[in-house]
Parts: sequence; C-alpha cells; structure tokens
Amino acid sequence: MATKIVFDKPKSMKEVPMHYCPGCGHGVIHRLICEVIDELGIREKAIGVAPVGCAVLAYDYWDFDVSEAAHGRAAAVATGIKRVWPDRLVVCYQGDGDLASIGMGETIHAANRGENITVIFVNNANYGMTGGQMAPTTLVGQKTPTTPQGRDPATMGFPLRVAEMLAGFPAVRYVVRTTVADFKGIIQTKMAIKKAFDLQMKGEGYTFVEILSNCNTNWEMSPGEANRFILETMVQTFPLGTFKDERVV
Ligand SMILES: Cc1ncc(C[n+]2csc(CCOP(=O)(O)OP(=O)(O)O)c2C)c(N)n1
Repeated sequence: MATKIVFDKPKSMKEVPMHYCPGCGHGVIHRLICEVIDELGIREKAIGVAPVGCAVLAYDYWDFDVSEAAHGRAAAVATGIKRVWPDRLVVCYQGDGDLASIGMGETIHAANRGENITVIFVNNANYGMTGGQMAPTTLVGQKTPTTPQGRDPATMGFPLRVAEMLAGFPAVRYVVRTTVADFKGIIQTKMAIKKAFDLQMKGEGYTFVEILSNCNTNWEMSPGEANRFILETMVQTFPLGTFKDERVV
C-alpha cells in the first residue's frame, strides 16, 4: 500500500536545521510564511528582506529570493525592491530592536507612504541576538541586562505599541497583532499572514503583522513558561487583535 503523506515541509522551506534556541517562535513564523507562500502559489514571485537580529540567517531557511538589509533598514530596502518589481510579493521580517529602535524612521515613513509591502514584526520584548537588552517593546518592570531593576518608565519610557501607532496612518491598509504562543495563535497568525500577502498581491497597500513571540533563553524561562508569560502578561501591554482593516486612501 502506498504511503500517504499527511504532513510535510513547505516547498518554500529549505531542508536544513535551524540555529534558533529550542522553543523560540522564529522557526514557527518562518514556516508559516513558507506555508502561505506555497498555498498562494507565489514562490517564484516572493522576495524576503531579512533583518539583523536572531533571524539574520532567514535566507538560509527560505527557499525563495531574499535580500539582507542593514540593521533597521528593511523597509527602505523593501521599498526599493517593490517599486522596481511591483508584481512581486515583498516581505520584511524584523525584530523589535531592528524595527522599533534603529529602524523606526524607515518603519514610520514606509507605512506613512503606504508602500505596498508586508512587514512581519516579531515582538519578543528584547534584543534577542545580542543578549536580551531592553528594546522599545520591553515591558514595564521587565528585567533585562540593561534594566537590571526592571524597566522604569520614568527614565526609560513606556513600551512602544507599534501596531496601534501605525494603524493611525491613513495610507496603512491592514494592521494586526497575533501570537505564536499557542495553537490558536499560530492558526490566527497564519490567517493574518495570508490576508496580508493576499492584500499586497492585490495592490491594496501597506500591511503589518505584529507577532508576539517568546525569547525563552533571555527571559530565563522554559519554553512553556515563556509562552504562558506571553498569554498571561505580555498581552496586557500588547493586546491581540486587528487594529485596522480598511482602505482609506
Ligand atoms: C548598525 C548596527 N547596530 C547594532 C548592531 C548589533 N545588533 C545585532 S542584532 C541586534 C538586536 C536585534 O534585536 P531584535 O531586532 O529585537 O531581534 P531578535 O534578535 O530579538 O530577533 C543588534 C543591536 C548591528 N548589527 N548593526
């Protein structure tokens, strides 16, 4: 009897082991992007823009075209690529240090221009790759190597809610925040990525998918504890949901 394959690796994903810490959300999100690209049948049109951060090697895992961008510059690189090849799917993949700190200028202006790109924003509340330092998204009171007493808003400001901020821009088409901390969240994240890619391929404008993801190593938790921390604590600062889904201009 022939073997029936019921679960397989997406074609857009390479057959190589990933370097991520066990339990990290980056690998799950990489896979969801690949599944959606396969399902939409747009692998030959897809161009990723990889970040600086833990996901710097995304091009080693995705089997479609990928450009690397300098730290924070992904939205500017994606703008150039998309304007030259408007029929392509152009996807930025960025962490919170990359997108909301060094790259905040590029992020805001690409969104405000309504560039027809998709930005996948992986919010793990710290600078994962460099050792877990405070990021703009670090929670109030959260301890990191640079906030050993916990983040104090009096001197360090409050966590930046990027999704809520971009949703206020008229040229932005779709803004959502999901998580990969549980099965429900993973399914909702995939649906959000699919919707964003679909809107981009229809020329609808700028789409933004923020995904709450754990950094269990730097949070000094087990993967299970870290995912529970997202569902019980992180969502209080970063509520899940759709913040914009309409074409204004
Ligand atoms: C111009 C520049 N400044 C600083 C760095 C050092 N650096 C590398 S990764 C990183 C932080 C990445 O954090 P984040 O974007 O949150 O992604 P994560 O690693 O958590 O996925 C920094 C500051 C760099 N590579 N280039």
